[in-house]
Amino acid sequence: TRTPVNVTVTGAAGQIGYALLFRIASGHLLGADVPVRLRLLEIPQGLKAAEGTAMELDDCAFPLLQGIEITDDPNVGFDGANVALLVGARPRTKGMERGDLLEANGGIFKPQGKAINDHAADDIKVLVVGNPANTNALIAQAAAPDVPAERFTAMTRLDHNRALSQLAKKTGAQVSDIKKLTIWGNHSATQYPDIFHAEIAGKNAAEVVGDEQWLADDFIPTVAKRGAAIIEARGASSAASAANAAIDHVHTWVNGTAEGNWTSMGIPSDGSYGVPEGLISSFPVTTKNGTYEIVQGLDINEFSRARIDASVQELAEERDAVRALGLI
Ligand code: NAX
Repeated sequence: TRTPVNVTVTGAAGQIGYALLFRIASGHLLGADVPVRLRLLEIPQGLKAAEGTAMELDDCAFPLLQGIEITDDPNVGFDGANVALLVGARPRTKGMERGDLLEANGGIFKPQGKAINDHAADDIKVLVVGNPANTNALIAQAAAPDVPAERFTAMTRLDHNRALSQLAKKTGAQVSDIKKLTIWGNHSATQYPDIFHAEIAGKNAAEVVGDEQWLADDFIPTVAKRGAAIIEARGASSAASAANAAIDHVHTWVNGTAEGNWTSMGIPSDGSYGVPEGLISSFPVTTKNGTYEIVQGLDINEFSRARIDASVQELAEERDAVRALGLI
């Protein structure tokens, strides 16, 4: 039998945590043959609810779940972690400026990055879900100089999945017929869902759609503002779909992309496509054996260039702001 994988989830008592933990424990994160040990990291106010969730996990009698530990100490929470899902973050509240938001999250992600640096397993893989996800990932990564930078990633898979679904609806295709869609840039309203290289049942998606106006006025804003639309409809932010995307992100990273397809991940830029090196930006990536590579050589048209640049510009501004705050 395989050695259990240690999976740490922060914000475990939150709504994404609640949708996430059961799927990790039932084998959807890593595979149906991979036993897991869960570490739930919460703040003191969240510990009791996390214990309740752990009771329910017990009550599922998941054959793959080999233990649950609950803590409010990052040094304990990340000890020996192979996979870390950083979900808990400080949400923006009324009257909060961007600087305040970044500073509050720096207070979370800097110590967590340090704890990962000091205590996680050598093969640690980190996914940041908590917003602002890209910049929180940058803060954690900067605090973990002994961990290879590429192990710190940010989630744009929910945006990717939202884009797949919107494109399928528009064209009458099945989601499974669509390949090579890309989310570029920041997980924010400036993100750019790109269908110019996407294929629908083997045909170029932009040609199938044949309507640049729909792209600009409908598709892109619908994908980018989907989070707000969910809040409006549900009275709470995306939870099950966000948890599902986190599962997809790590599963793809560990188990590989299919031949002839790719996915979107927020990763430290190596300078590809004019994205300044070091920014954690979303790219088209293929994955294999637990590593990923940026898809190279894509032709970026003017429509795409302007939108990628705008989102990357926002990331650069966020980086400059956290640098000025001494967080990186
Ligand atoms: P909740 O407020 O339901 O849960 C957050 C949990 O994190 C709480 O239980 C809180 O006690 C805990 N927490 C806060 N600080 C912590 C710390 N320092 N260490 C450990 N735990 C801590 O939020 P939820 O709806 O679960 O969303 C979590 C985060 O995901 C938010 O930042 C949200 O903005 C972000 N999202 C990111 C998405 C993405 O695509 N990247 C989409 C969904 C979601 O909006």
